[in-house]
Amino acid sequence: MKLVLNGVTIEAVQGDITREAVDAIVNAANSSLLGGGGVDGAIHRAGGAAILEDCYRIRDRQGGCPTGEAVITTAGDLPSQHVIHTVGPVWNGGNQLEPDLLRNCYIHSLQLADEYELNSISFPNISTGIYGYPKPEAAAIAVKVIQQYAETGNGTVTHIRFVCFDHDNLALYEQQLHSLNDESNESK
Ligand code: AR6
Repeated sequence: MKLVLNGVTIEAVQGDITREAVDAIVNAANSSLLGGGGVDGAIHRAGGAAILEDCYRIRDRQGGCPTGEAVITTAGDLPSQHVIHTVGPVWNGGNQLEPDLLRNCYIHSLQLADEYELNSISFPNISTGIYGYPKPEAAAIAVKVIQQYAETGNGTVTHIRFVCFDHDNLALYEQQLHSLNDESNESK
């Protein structure tokens, strides 16, 4: 599923984010920035030591990365140019600011992309694996932030891909993008 909103192409695909040839892929990291399982493990494995070296430099400079914030590194051996590492919230029932923190992950990743004047970015489904965020709520938050980014029209990113690893997430993102498409057609 693919749609164009105010000149920004937004699409949902199923796949492995380490294979994305875009300006930046986003990593669902943890605050230590030292790697882990899930997509974080896959990115560090496929990208090689250069990514971890950059992460150590960031740690020396600012400590780790707080939840909801984002930092940028080289992509090492990956086909993308950069990796934006963001730290999603651990799902703890939903009353511990999880929605705000997850929203911030997408907002701050896009802010970094703008700062670096990037045109294309691929997101994984942040927090919906090991961190246990319910997938439907997470998909709704992600698509809402991207809608607002596109509608505001001040950013450098013109191509946004949601790279879903599992079929459940792909179906949820397709549903969200269909609704967004209908909404934007109705307002034309
Ligand atoms: N490409 C795209 N998506 C992937 C890939 C891949 N190669 N591998 C997994 N996913 P998770 P979290 C999906 O657990 O929930 C790490 O240990 C996965 O199916 O990677 O934010 C970090 O170091 C799920 O939909 O991240 C943290 O400690 C989504 O990516 C912690 O896990 C996110 O799942 C972060 O947990």
